[in-house]
Amino acid sequence: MTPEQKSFFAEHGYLLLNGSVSKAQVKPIAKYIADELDRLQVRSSGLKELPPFQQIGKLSTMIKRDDLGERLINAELRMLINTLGGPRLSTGPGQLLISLPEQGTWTTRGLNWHVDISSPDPSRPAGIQAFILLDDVEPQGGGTLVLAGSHKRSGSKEIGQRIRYILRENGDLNALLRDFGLSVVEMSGKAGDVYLMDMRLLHTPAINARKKLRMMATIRFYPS
Ligand SMILES: O=C(O)CCC(=O)C(=O)O
Repeated sequence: MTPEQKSFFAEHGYLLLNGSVSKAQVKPIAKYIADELDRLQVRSSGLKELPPFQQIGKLSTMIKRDDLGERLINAELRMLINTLGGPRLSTGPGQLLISLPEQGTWTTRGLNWHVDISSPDPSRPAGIQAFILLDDVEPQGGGTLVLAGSHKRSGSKEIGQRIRYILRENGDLNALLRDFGLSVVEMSGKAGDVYLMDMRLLHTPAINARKKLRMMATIRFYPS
């Protein structure tokens, strides 16, 4: 890991690692998902009638694998995760993140912004979450959105609440970004790309406006 990558992660709370996982590692899992969707006849089931984020939740309970960590986190990637999060991170269970195609118009409004865990010590990462692209994810293709820089605000309850209020109530997003020096980053890219995220960062599932399935996997690493 370069000093630039380390300071980028500290500043923005996320880091993109292009092609960190090989195609040979991601392809069989993408195929497994496509086969499972066919086997479960998901495309012709009533799932499409559910709101987009309920579809993602439902699909991750229907299509599971318990070997995502060992299949996707190679030694080099694990070393990078340890460098950012500390040497004694324990690996949580992995989860598949699947979005059906053409869920509607892509937007940054009315989404489900959240942090997964609150940090007992706001000056240190509460854990690192890895998001692995199992197939190419186009812009507006359902890639997770992060509010880059928001981890630095998690220490202030008041600011955190204001940010969440604006996101939830469809306030002036551009003013929010400008006033707090934040930016919305979309996890799009190529199969095998990996985004590492400080788990204090606000993030949300997004709408997949494209014709292609969104296939990602996520694995969390917690300080022990
Ligand atoms: O992209 C998604 O489906 C949302 C991921 C997410 O919010 C999470 O893993 O905590």
